[in-house]
Amino acid sequence: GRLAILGMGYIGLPTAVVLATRGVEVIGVDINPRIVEAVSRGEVPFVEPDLAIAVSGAVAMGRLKATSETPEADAYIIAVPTPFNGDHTADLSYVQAAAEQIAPRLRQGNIVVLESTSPPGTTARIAEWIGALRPDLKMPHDGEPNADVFIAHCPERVLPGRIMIEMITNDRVVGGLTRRCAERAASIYRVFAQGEILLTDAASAEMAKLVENAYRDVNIAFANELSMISEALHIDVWEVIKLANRHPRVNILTPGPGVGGHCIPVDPWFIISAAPHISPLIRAARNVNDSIPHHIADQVAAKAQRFRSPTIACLGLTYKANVDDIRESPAIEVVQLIAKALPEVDILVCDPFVDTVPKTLADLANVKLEGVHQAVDRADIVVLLVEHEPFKAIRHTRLGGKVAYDTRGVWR
Ligand code: SAJ
Repeated sequence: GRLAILGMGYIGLPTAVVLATRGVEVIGVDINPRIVEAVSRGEVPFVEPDLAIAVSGAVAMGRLKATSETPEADAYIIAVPTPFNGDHTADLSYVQAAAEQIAPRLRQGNIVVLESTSPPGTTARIAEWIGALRPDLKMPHDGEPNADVFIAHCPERVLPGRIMIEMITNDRVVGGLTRRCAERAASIYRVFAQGEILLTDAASAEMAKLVENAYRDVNIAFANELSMISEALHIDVWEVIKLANRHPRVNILTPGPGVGGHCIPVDPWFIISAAPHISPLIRAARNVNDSIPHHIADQVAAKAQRFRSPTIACLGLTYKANVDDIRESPAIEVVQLIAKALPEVDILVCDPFVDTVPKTLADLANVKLEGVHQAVDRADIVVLLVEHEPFKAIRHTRLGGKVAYDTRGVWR
């Protein structure tokens, strides 16, 4: 059969290529013409291990094509962004637009799967949006087992940096608007998934995905709070967590400069905004993690007091190690906060994955992009913000005589 994937981003493109590699005819759809052109040439517009070679292969074999027009297909996967609005509710406009592009093409027996992380109830709304445009088709819902089309939610769960591995090996949750919807949607994932495929209802699948990321956020917030407490008590938090984690039922994650990316800082809010008065823990974790860049910037500013006109090197700008993604990066927030607090101080930033000054730092006159060795050598204070491989290898001799502030615990 033929399958169309709407959204050629971090999820849509890897999913497309994995299906194409297994013989499915895949059409990738994106509203951004530059992405369509890049994919059509067999290129990947972002960095992800092993993805580029798979895409160029699938395009060369003619199994993967890209276009800006939603084509007719047997199945559709929606993998568009679900950012949040200013009030922390989900912006479903991309999902709705995708559903409305699919609607006129739908035929009896077609499958529509939502992969985008979405608040509870979104899959049911897709049926409403499509149903409004296609009164001729029977939409699936509780009282209607014999629908004309099948609609389900199969949340993506791959870890950036390991997408091509986890896409194949992870278990998948498939939640249908009816049981039959879940079964039909699961048939797509059986083509490539080696993990188990767990069938459920759509709202449970939506909630399970949000819970996975909220769980990680709460655990990291716990680690970050322990880091601040330990710092105040002059105890080494890394040692404490290492020891505590040797208990068979304790598994605390790693403190850092805050929590970034486009998922973990966003998804917990979809739970909070669905149940605002009964989610104090999830909200507190969000607030703790959001406060960390301020705490780090304050600590660095205090250290800078010791120097007459210090130079500060900030190592790392991406939201985590070994990716080129700077969305919601706590490292960038730390740099912004330091640069604004210390406008007279030179701040040298470096990142092996970033080759131009990011827009969000461009208007700060005292921030300059530098090579790592130049930055470290010139600096009085070196702040490690992302544990990229080359930074881990920086020798203690190179840091000698400087103040080193390691937010990731890799130089200890
Ligand atoms: N971080 C820490 N300490 C840790 C782990 C992470 O400070 O111990 C920070 C990272 O530096 C980064 C942020 O948290 O700033 C998020 O990084 P991450 O590696 O935890 O997660 P993401 O955002 O790259 O991917 C997550 C994954 N979710 C879970 O592991 C539960 C991934 O499986 C999801 O598919 C993805 O969100 C998503 O798209 O929802």
